[in-house]
Amino acid sequence: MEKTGLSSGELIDLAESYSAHNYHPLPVVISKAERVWVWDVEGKKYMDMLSSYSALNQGHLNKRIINAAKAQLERLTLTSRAFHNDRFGPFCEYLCKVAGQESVLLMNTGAEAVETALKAARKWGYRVKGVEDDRAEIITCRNNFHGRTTTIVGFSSEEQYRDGFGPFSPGFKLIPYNDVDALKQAITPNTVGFLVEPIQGEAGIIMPDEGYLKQVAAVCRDNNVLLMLDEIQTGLGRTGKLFCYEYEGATPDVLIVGKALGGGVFPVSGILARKEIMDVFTPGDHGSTFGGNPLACAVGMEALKVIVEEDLPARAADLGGYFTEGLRRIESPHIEEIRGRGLLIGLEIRETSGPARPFCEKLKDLGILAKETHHQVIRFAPPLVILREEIDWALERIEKVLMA
Ligand code: PXG
Repeated sequence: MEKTGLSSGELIDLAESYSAHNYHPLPVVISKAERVWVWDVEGKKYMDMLSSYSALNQGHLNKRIINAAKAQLERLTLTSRAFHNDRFGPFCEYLCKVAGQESVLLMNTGAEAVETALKAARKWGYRVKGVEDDRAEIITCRNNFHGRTTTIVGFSSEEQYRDGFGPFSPGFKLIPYNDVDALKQAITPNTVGFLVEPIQGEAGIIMPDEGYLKQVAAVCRDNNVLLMLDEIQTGLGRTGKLFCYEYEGATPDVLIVGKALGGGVFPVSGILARKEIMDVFTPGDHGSTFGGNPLACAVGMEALKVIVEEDLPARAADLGGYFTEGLRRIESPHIEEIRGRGLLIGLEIRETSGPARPFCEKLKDLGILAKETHHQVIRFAPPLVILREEIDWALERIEKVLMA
């Protein structure tokens, strides 16, 4: 393996000196990984309990995905969409069939896929629903996280995400999450879509009440409003189903996917929808140089096959239950609440015990990489290929940190 010869401290100094300060990472420099484990520059081993915010559901360096990538790297990597490539059609077909949708539009990052959904909803509103030009409204929820573009942060309720980045795009309405009546009241004849996360991940693993998604799906249907589900974080097995909406049979009109679709190798995202919606896009309306490139399609195909063929959703359901039960047995005065679904678990630290960050730092010292979200919550979201005995290993250390 090629090494830089620099220590973790020196590498962090370089990053601090030469890169923008838009993150506050834990002070660990990872240089190698396998499945649920990563190693720092000095050779110390850690368990990855974050999975790059659920982009590594299949585990680090998943052999099948790496082999698919290597094979494709020897053959064809980029064509742009000016020409067809032989990986594109088969991947689109497989993704549609697995997701139960008719058509897909491939992009790269999550935020781009969300932008694509917003454009689809607006154009559908004008061309199909009959909304007057430039009047389309899209409803979103407070405490949402859908990405970092100027349009998306424009409808964030998080002051820091917006501060200094205006002016923002009009046409968005914020309502409280988990409030069906608020949705009913917010809908007007100009409403084209409702964009929502099945579980609010970045907000701190916030779970809506049972029945919420099913009810909002009905409200959207009754009002001819597109239900757009952002399953970028909750999708592809993470919560114990392929998609989190399956728990309530709340099939979306527009399904937004990303993260684990790239198998931890490559950014692959997209939206899926019925043809009636997708067909509002005509050549030149939308696109991306890298969206649907052959390397992304080869990687995405194998990434999705691993999830389906190895039944990772069932693993997440089973091991998520096991992990959560183990966490619940820890009788720590610092725990406010434990919540989640499958292997997307949030452990909220009591305000009186201070923020979650120092707990994450102590976990790191014991060999577990987890990250706080929203000050009080530690997120536990290991790759879905984690073993039961590895969860036991983690629980022992988590207990040590929480009982100190
Ligand atoms: N939707 C959801 C639900 C997400 O969790 C995005 C959209 C945006 O995806 P991209 O690929 O554009 O990041 C996310 C991303 C970060 C960060 O570092 C991002 C996420 C979670 C935590 C940190 O900006 N989720």
